[in-house]
Amino acid sequence: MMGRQFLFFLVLLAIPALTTQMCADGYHESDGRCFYISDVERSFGDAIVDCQSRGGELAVIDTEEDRDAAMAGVNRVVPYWINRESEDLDYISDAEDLNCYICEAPICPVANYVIFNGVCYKAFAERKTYDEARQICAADGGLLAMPRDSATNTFIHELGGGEILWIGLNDRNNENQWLFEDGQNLASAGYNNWSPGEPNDFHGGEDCAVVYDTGHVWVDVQCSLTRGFVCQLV
Ligand SMILES: [Ca+2]
Ligand SMILES: [Ca+2]
Ligand SMILES: [Ca+2]
Repeated sequence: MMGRQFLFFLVLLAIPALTTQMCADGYHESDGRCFYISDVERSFGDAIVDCQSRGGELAVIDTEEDRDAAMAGVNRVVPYWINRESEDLDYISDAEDLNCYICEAPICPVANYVIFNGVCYKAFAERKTYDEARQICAADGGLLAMPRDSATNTFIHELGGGEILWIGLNDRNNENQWLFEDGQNLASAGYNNWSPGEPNDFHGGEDCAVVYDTGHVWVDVQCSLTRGFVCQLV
C-alpha cells in the first residue's frame, strides 16, 4: 500500500516536467496556437493595446475549430472581442462597448522556448563557458540572449532564475568595443546595465558579460568561467 501511494506521488511530481510551455505567460496552448482569454472587459481599442502589451494581437477566429481551440477549458458565455479579420463572427458590438477579449501570440518553433515581446527564449541551468554556451544556442538555431532594453534584461535574468548568466555580449575582438552576438555595437543599442565600475577588464582578461544580482546588472568576466545562460531564437 505504501508503494502505491509513493508511486502516485511520483507521477504527480512528474507532470510539470512533461509540460512543454511554448506560449508566453498567461497564454494557453491549444491546437498549436497560443491564446489568452481576458477576464476583464475593455473597449475594442484598449483590448488591442492590452494584447500588444502581452506580445500578441486580437485572435483571428475563422472556423468552429478555431473557436473550440481558443475557448478550450473556458466555460464562460460572454461576448469576446476578436480580430476584425475573423470570419467566424456572431455578435457585433460598438467599439466603445466593454467586452472580454481573446489575444493570440505566436508559438515558439523550438520546444521549451517561451516568448517575450515576440522573441523566443530558453534558460539553461547547466554551467558552461561562454563558447560552450554559444554552441548550445547555435544548435537550437539561436544566439546567447541579447538584452537591449530594461524589460528584456529583467525578463532574461528572471527566466534564468536570477542566477549569474552569460548574456550575448563580448569585447573579444577589440578591447572595450562591446558587441552583441548578432554583431550590433553596444554603443549603438541605446541601453546598457553595467554595474558601477564595470566593465573593468580586470587583470586584462575579462571579455565576456554576465548579468547578475538584484539590479540585473552586467559585469565583465573571463570567458572561460562556467555560468548558466539563456538562448534566444533569431
Ligand atoms: Ca580583451
Ligand atoms: Ca575586455
Ligand atoms: Ca569585471
